[in-house]
Amino acid sequence: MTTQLDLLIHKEYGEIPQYTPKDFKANIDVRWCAGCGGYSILAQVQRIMPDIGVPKEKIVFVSGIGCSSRFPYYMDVYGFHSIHGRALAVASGLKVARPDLSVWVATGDGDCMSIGGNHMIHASRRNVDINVIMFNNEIYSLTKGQFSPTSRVGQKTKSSPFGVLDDPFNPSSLALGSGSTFVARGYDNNPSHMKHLFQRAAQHKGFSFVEIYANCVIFNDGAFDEYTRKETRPTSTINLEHGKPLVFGFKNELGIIMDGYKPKVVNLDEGKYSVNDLIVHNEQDSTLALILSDMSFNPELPRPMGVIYAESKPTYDQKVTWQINDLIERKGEGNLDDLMRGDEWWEIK
Ligand SMILES: Cc1ncc(C[n+]2csc(CCOP(=O)(O)OP(=O)(O)O)c2C)c(N)n1
Ligand code: SF4
Repeated sequence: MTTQLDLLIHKEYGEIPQYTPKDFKANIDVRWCAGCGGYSILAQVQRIMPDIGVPKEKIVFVSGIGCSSRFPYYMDVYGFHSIHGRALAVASGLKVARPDLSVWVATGDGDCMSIGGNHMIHASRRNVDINVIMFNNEIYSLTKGQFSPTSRVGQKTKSSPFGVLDDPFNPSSLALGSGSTFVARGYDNNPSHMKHLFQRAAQHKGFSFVEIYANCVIFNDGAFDEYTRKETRPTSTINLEHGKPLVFGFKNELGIIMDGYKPKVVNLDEGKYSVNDLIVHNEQDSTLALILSDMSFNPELPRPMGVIYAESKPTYDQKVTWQINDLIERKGEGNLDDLMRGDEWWEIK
C-alpha cells in the first residue's frame, strides 16, 4: 500500500509490500520482565510499521545500553545496538549518510538524558530526521536501580539511599529548549494513544522526540500510577489535541486559562468561566509548547499528554545534501586524493 507519507517524502521507494505487524516481530523471545512497560511500547511500534510507507529493508532501529536498548533485537528490521549514550550519534551519522532510511532510536532516560545528553541536545538542535522513543522509567534498570536524571527529588534508590538531591530533567522541556521540532508524551498503558504518537512521529520530517512513561516493575514500580491509572488520570493529566481547548477532569469540568503569563486551573461548573475562556492547544506555537511542558512538574496543574509541539523546517540531512549538491554544481565533483592532500603539503626528506 502506498501511503501519503510515501508519496510526499519517500516516493523513491516505489511499491511497498502489504506488511502486517507480525512482519516486524523478530523471531526471538523478548527478555524483559513480565509486566515491563517495554512490551506495550514494542507492540505499538510494530503495529504502526506497516503503515509508515517504508519498506522493511529501509528501516533501522538504533539503541544505546539499558533494558530499553534491547529494543532493536525485537524488531525484524535492521538494528544497531550501539554503546551507552551514543545511539543518537550513531543514528545521526546513519541518517546523514543514508537519508533514504527511516531511522529510529530506542533509548532509556539514563541513556538519553545522562550519558547521551550531549548527543540528545545536538541531534535535536540540528533537526536530524530521526525518531527518538525515550522509555522513561525514572531509573537505571539494567544496572539494577540507581537513580537517573529523571528520578525525583527525595527518591530512594540503590545509589541514593537517603534520597535523590538533584532536580530532575523535564525531558520535554529539554527537547524543546534544544530545538526538537516534534515533542510528544504518552504512557505505556494507553496503547491507542501511544500508537497515535508513534504514527505522528513517523510522519514528522525532522527530529521527533516521544517520551513514554514506562513502568519498571522491578526497580521503580508504580512511579507513574498517578498519571496512568484511571482512578487518578482524569485530574492529574490533560490530553492535548490540536485546535481544542484545554479541558480535563472526570466530566471535562476543569480547564486551563492563562492568568497573566501563567496557566491556571478553573472549574467550569462554577459558572465564572466557560470553555471559550480556555487556552486552545496549538501544537505549532513554540511559546505555548514551553508553557505546556513547564506544567509537567507543577503539582497544581495537570500533566500534559499528547503532541506538545510540531514544527516543520528543513532537516540536517536535507541541508547536507543541498550543500553537497551546491558545491558540486559550483566546483564540480571532488576526488578523495585531492581532499586528502589539500592545497598545502610538505615533503619530509
Ligand atoms: C560508558 C558506560 N557507562 C555506564 C554503563 C553502565 N550502564 C549500563 S545501562 C545503564 C543505565 C541504563 O538506564 P536507562 O538508560 O534509563 O535504561 P533502562 O535500563 O532503565 O531501560 C548504565 C549506567 C555502561 N554500560 N557504559
Ligand atoms: S528491570 Fe525494569 S526496565 Fe528492565 S526489563 Fe525488568 S521491568 Fe523492564
